[in-house]
Amino acid sequence: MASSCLSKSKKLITHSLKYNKSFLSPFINHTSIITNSQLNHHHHLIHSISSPPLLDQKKLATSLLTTSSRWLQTATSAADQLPTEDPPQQELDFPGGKVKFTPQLKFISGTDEERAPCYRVLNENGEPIIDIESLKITKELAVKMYTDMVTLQVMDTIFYEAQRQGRISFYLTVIGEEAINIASAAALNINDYVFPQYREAGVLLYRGFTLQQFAHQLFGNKYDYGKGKQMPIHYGSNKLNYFTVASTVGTQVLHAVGAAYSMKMDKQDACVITYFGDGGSSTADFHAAVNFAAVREAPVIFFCRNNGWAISTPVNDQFRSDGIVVRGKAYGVPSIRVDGNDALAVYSAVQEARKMAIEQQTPVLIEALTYRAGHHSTSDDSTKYRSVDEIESWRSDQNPVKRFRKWIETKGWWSDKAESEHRSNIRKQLAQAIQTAEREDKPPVADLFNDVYDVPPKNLKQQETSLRKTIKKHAHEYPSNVPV
Ligand SMILES: Cc1ncc(C[n+]2csc(CCOP(=O)(O)OP(=O)(O)O)c2C)c(N)n1
Ligand SMILES: [Mg+2]
Repeated sequence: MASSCLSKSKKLITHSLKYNKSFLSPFINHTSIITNSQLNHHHHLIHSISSPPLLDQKKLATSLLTTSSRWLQTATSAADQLPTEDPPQQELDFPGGKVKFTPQLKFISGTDEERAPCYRVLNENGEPIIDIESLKITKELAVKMYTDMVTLQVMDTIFYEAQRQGRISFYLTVIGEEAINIASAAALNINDYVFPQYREAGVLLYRGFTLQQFAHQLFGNKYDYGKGKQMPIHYGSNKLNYFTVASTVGTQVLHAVGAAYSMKMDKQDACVITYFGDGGSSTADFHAAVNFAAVREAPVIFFCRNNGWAISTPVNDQFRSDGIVVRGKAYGVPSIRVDGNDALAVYSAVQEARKMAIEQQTPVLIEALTYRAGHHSTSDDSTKYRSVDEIESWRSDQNPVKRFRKWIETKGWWSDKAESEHRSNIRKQLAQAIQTAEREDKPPVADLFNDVYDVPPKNLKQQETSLRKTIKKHAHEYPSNVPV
């Protein structure tokens, strides 16, 4: 026992010589049985070690070892009591807070035993599972939310058909994510800026973008705010504080943080919300954005629509973590997982997140679990990579619109009659909007080259000249509704 203690002692002392005296201090603290004079002697030696320029390190080591072995030999029983257990915890005062030391070689697990829970208010039958009165949902608000969800559904059906008929080149539906769109919009203030991905047309609808404005953008006519420069579904509105859709996946998340930081500097009583899919959360931009927002304490809500798929890539092929919600903690951002097919859960979570973002000047992360119930876009056939049964079960069992309707019907705020009137009214408005948008002229050729540079560069001017020459040469093939 004594010899093992001696070798332990040698090891510690040699270690201390190599590094510094602080490593030896805990050793001394534990040998409380050692007499004071022994300790003083020891301290003296340690003290000398901290003045290396005056002493030969080798001599010092030898002297220390000799002294130590001497008193260890005469205090075998004391040595028996040298620490074999963990020393008491010490803390390292490190930037960000104190860190406790541990002698345990233990890795933090990459997975929790249980997945993060999902906040919900209404069950599948539209029945509240909590006391709903505190949410203070008025009839007016509930009906506006519901009717906008239905409008969004009808809009998706009709524009999707218009693409299939060849009248517009592309379309992308929100089907399955109506609650996320409308309920999150309802919880925001119009002064809050929105940085969307592309599956959030309902947020714009809720803010007051008209069916005609949607149609103008889809047809890329002269009333499209993007002047026909972008593909259909790239909506945007200055007036409604809705930044133009960024379909370059993930980029809007960074833009949102920059905007939120500027709002913070201007001390605005508002926040930013940015939407992105699970695929968006797999981009490098997402990580850079959340980290930057955390460090700068930017008032931004990161709203992730985890709908299970990034085109044909399922979430299992994107990440091994428990979804996106757990990443908030890694970046020091409060986060919550919500049932994205429960309008009241989405509404109350965003309302609370907005309050936190503004009052506490902090980013907040929300992960809404949902399912992309439609194809990715009109360029996709999702039955090639997922089963029809899977799609159907989500469409019927977890339908967010049906669920919310059940609740407002129970409240006596909605009826079959109101439903059919609303649907037919929206269908008529859409038919009209499509006809009007289709008839309008396209933006003039000049618009193709402006808006990006203050002074157009040489190559752009050359391209314009070349295009105009081609148009002249093939005038008979040039469409009559695009002014030259
Ligand atoms: C930077 C970039 N990479 C790839 C694409 C091609 N792309 C378009 S949508 C998409 C999937 C995005 O999935 P997700 O973020 O989950 O949104 P969802 O379509 O499911 O709503 C991909 C990979 C792109 N537009 N931009
Ligand atoms: Mg997705």
